[in-house]
Amino acid sequence: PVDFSGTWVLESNDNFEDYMKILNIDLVTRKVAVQLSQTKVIIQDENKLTIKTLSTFRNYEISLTIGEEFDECTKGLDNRKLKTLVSWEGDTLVCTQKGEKANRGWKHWIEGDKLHMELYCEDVVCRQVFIRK
Ligand code: RET
Repeated sequence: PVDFSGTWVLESNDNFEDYMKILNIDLVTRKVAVQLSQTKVIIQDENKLTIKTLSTFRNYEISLTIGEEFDECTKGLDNRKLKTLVSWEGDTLVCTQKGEKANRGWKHWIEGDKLHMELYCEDVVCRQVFIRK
């Protein structure tokens, strides 16, 4: 499978504000977060994955096993409890986050030297592109 390991720096972030809004993230946090540069540090080892979202304001980290559902608490984001499952769909990593919000999840894939992410919740899609550092 594809190896997502590496350090990736945010290049574009479309609709992040609406994504945060649909998650009920408060105005002050949104105003700060939308301006931030984000760095993803991904460590992929066989079917284990650690994804760190780093910024000067706050960090968010998850570790998981691909194909195994786990309890995710989005601490520092919207602080919800989710049942999260990440699996492969071809070369794309697909995540479903079951919880209070419908149609919540994300997709990650690589095109050239760029990491593409779609974060979705209800009818909102945020598209992020990262460039390899
Ligand atoms: C930041 C800054 C503080 C406020 C918010 C943030 C949003 C982080 C998000 C992370 C998503 C991570 C994913 C990881 C899995 O691959 C930048 C930490 C709201 C939305 C999808």
